[in-house]
Amino acid sequence: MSSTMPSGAKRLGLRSDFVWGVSTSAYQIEGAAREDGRGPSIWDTRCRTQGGVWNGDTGDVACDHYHRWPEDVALMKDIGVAAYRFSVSWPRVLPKGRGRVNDAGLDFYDRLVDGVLEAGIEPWMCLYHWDLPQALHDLGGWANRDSAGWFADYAVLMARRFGDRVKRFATFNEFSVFTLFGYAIDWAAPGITDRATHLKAIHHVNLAHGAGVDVLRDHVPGVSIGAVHNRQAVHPESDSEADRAAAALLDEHWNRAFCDPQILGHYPPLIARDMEPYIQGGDLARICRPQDWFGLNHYGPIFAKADPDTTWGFAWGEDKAATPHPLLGWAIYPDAFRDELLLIARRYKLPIVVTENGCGGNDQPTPEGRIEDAHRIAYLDLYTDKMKEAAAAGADIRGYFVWSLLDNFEWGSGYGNRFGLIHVDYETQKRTAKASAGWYRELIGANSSVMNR
Ligand code: IFM
Repeated sequence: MSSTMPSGAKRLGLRSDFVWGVSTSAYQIEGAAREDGRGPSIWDTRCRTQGGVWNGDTGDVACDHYHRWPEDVALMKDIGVAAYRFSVSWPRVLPKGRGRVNDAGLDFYDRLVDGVLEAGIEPWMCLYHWDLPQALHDLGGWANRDSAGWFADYAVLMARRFGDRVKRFATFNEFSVFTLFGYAIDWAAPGITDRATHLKAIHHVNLAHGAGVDVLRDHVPGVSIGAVHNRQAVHPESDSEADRAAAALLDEHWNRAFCDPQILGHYPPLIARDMEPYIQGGDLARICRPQDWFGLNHYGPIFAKADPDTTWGFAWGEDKAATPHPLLGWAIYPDAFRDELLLIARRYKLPIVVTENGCGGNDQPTPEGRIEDAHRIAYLDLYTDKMKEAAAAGADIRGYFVWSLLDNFEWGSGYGNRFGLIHVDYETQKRTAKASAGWYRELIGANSSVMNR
């Protein structure tokens, strides 16, 4: 690493039991999409038949983690992480989403969980990271109220099978991304743009979350449960009344449609009336269940503008004041991370785990085979400084997970945007630690256990 790059060996003054980890998700890394009895998910359908993914890429092979997981666990161990957050592919363990169990799928996660534990790393299992079984979508998916029960049954299966070894569970990853992009904007599977379908999906996913919390609490002794929320401040693109109204509505959809009912017991005001037709007696109590931590995925703020041609009258706007980062195309706002952490601490009063933070890019090896991702190191360095500021200002932050361990399938961007600490050559599946992996190893070393006090 060049001497001008920031060193990871800085002290952040965090809790002595602070958890350093990395995150991934099933569809983005596993591959083996048609192997050992896995059923199709809505992302298989999107990639194969709906288009909308860069370069026509698919998750069919991805990082081939299904076969190469021992190497990936060894890479994590080498970085020194204490925790690994991964998701389970629902259609791998229940090919049709309910009914017949696929033992080969469960066996895969047994091997993975045991391998992670043997490496001295704690498994954090996320039950849902966007890959709904296609068979359930064919029954209406999240727009069908029965989906809460389907999810609860799946959670029972996971809790019974893995609850002896896995104690950290997240119900869902990024509720508002997969509902808004999948049911209102058509940036993601299943590619629907309909208000009523979107509203139903929001409510039923909230019900599924509440049911999942109860199941995990009942079946897993000593469990610690959270949910993972994407949270980013929403700013109007201009000062016009229309853009300000668009930003206010997007803020509720993006930042509050799930956190508020799940933790505070009510929908936020601008969307509360829209939700009324779908709420049955007792629903809000079913949704608002006690949780142990708040999972935050944060990258940067959002800019919104009015657009009457969209499902909700808002669209993503431009950040007119910023100079986009030359490598990434978007601007970097570390202060927004600190502010978000403080806002969550005040509003939701739960311990916070940063379950994702990281930076994409087009990282390529030098002729000598090194990957000098200085832009990622600079990003992580700035953001971890802001986490330190938030902790010093009173936010109860318990952990930080980099997105991601590996370069992987970045949804609509296909393999065109690399977020990994580890570079993956998709032709050969060769893994190469980037400079940022070394930086993170140093950071973890300088900020683990008693050294942190
Ligand atoms: O790759 C995604 C991940 O699946 C969810 N959070 C944001 C990441 C980067 O876009």
